[in-house]
Amino acid sequence: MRVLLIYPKRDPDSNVRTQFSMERVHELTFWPLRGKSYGLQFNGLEALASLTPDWVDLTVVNENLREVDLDANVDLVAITVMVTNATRAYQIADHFRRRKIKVVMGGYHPFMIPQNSLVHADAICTTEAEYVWEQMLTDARDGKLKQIYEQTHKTDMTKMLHLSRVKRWEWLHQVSLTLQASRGCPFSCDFCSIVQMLGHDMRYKSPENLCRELEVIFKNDIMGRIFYRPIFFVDDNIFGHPKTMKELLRAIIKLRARYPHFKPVFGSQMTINVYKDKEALALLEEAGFYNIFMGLESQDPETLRSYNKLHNIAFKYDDAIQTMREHGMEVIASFIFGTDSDTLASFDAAYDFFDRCNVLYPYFNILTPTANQW
Ligand code: B12
Ligand code: SF4
Repeated sequence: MRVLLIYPKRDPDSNVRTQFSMERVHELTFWPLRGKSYGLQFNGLEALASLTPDWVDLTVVNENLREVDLDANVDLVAITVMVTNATRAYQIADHFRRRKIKVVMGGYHPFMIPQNSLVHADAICTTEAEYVWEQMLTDARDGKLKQIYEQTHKTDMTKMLHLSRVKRWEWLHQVSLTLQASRGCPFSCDFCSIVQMLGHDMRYKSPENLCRELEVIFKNDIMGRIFYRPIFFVDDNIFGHPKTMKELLRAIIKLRARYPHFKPVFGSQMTINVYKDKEALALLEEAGFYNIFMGLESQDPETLRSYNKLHNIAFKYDDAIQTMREHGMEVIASFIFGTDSDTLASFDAAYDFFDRCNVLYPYFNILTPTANQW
């Protein structure tokens, strides 16, 4: 069975620019290769590809790197959908369905608003997919697709191994490769959909399995041997269970010692309280972490309270940025604007903070409710 697995680009007719409009910047500045380059490798496609059985002839296309062949001779089209690329995903889906080719979808958008995706797909997955992906493929092959697939249990990450398919040439066009060490987050920020899908329990991969995944990159990636290789752990809060994160970091440090010529630069997302944990900071530094995404959201305790982001209130943002920097890490400091308590002064205060702390990577979001989030 021939399956085309697609990560669609954003709505090509939209003028909204994001970090994914970076191709031009990459071309103009440091990217040494001609042709398209793209920010982060999309981990969802890698995860699905690694779970795909051998009887499937799989083609994976990230549309930001390569055109989707709309005339492709395939038996099934599988699309990963997030809110920002849903319009484009539906265009692609409608096209293939007009050609009488079955289309399945999964990812955060079908999880949040399944009724929306079902208009354009023959079947959708509304949960993590580790335990249903093979079933979907089998049912598609046998002409027995159901409309909705969902896992009754969360994926057991301790047993999970997502071994990347080696794509040396494509990796060169990817500014950052990605892995995932954990799922879940112990906190309950009001605006966040992560815990709705992935839950509060921290589920980590075993150090052995994570290192096996990392080793595939260390062994095969050209970039890390010649220059350096950014690798982003797409975890939502890798510091969610500090003790386990530290075990993983120790394993990574050991693995790195076996590949002295490979230069990884790691990044991930974690909560601000990490800057108070000296042991964690030392391990992150030794393992080679550089860019850390932190949801700071607002400097106003009232706003943080309204977000139920209570764990941010007790900490000093300036000290956090400085302490992380002292350990070789830059913070991607993410703010949200749009609560009722925000005023014009909130923008000035944010600007002052970014300026005062010389934040290299400011990141802004507009608070946007979606279905099931009111
Ligand atoms: C890493 C990341 C980024 C990175 C890189 C994005 C990328 N290209 O990889 C950066 C920081 C750049 C980014 C940017 C943005 N992101 Co982001 N990001 C993530 C994050 C943390 C991890 C994504 C990931 O790789 N997960 C790991 C994989 C394995 O999980 P998965 O994709 O869910 O896939 C599993 C299942 O969903 C399912 N599945 C997925 N696809 C398919 C397809 C089929 C056919 C099937 C059967 C199953 C299936 O199987 C997989 C295995 O279980 C997620 C949160 C999260 N935990 O997923 C947010 C998340 C995807 N991002 C989100 C948002 C909103 C954004 C931004 C709009 C933020 C902004 N304001 O700019 C931008 C938009 C980017 C864009 N392309 O338009 C939202 C999307 C919400 C939604 N409803 O769609 C999320 C869910 C976070 C959140 N809750 O707010 N993001
Ligand atoms: S700390 Fe981050 S991942 Fe956890 S609930 Fe809050 S916003 Fe979501």
